[in-house]
Amino acid sequence: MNIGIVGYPTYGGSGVVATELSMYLAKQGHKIHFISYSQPVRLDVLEPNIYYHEVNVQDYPLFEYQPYELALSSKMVNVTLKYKLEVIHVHYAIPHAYAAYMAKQILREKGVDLPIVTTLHGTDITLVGRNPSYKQAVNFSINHSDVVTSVSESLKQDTLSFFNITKDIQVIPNFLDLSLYKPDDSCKHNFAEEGEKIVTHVSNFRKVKRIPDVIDVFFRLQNEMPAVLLMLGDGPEKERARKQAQDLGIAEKVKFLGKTSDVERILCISDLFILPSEKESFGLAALEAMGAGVPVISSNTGGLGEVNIHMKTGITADVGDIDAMAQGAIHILSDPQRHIAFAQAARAQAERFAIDEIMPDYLRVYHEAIAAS
Ligand code: GMT
Repeated sequence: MNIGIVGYPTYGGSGVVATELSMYLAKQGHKIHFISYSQPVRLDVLEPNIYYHEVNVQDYPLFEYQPYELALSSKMVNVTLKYKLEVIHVHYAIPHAYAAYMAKQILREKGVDLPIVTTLHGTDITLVGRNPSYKQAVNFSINHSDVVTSVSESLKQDTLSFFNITKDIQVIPNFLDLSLYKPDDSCKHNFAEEGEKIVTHVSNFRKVKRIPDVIDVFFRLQNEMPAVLLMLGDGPEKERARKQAQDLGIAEKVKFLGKTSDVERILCISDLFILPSEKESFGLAALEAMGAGVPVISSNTGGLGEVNIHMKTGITADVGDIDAMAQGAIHILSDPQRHIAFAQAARAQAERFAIDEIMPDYLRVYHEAIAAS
């Protein structure tokens, strides 16, 4: 098929899902046209069947806000006409689903049909989309997509309760390429002394991730056993976290590694992963940790409970319940046999989300969109 994929070029989350999906489908022989404002790092444009189309927004002094949706719609129209796209799959409703609807109308006037698949990822619904400034347009563009998917049952229910949805929403969970997670301890000594546990957190360091809770949970854990905390990623809360670690006297044990392309390798040397988010429609970072056989301490918000199974693959606790999270971390790490059992269960759970298992669902919805359009 000739498939258009629209996504954000972000380090994690929806951007990674859109990119990994593109790479996988291209390997299967589909021609993938990835449309975004910047090239995602993980998108390998040297691979056969991957084509990248950059959206350029013309800067003009009259505009306080540049009209990205307009440029994106025009790009979708041009790419569809030139490369005969059979379907376009937009990741994150804002503004992608809205821009896709406009592109569809423009193409209709030219006698061309563009079936739209919209995948809802989380903050497009739970934080941004329900804001009164966007709500009407988000609601409209969800209802006017040919097929709508959501990455968890929890996000589906949130979407149904926040909006007036007339469309069926199909749950297609996020996925991961398990072949990327290979046991390899060789870089362990770069980060930890012999006998120290390695605890990891990966995120975009936004408020919603509750970074102070990560540090607080780790603080309590390292009071009980030797441990280091690896903080991967970057974002607005990072400096505050650094200061918190200094104030608690654990600065040397908390290592900020920034946006690294070695996430999988670092997960493979980790003993525990912490994700105490305020909201999380799915928690792809937790799934990636589990793919590396790492038990997860997380909040039980949103779709996290669909990924991290309490007392099996890790511990889930109420948002902000640092005591329960710290107790959970100590419980798992204080007994090597117990740790192995949790690690094995985490890996087994991740296998349910293997890319080969999930991908047929996306191909099926592409055909459904074509039939419905
Ligand atoms: O977590 C973020 O802040 C990024 C956000 C995104 O849209 O990229 O992630 C959302 O989509 C991911 C992929 O489907 C999910 O795994 C995350 O749980 C979800 N984030 C939130 O719901 C906060």
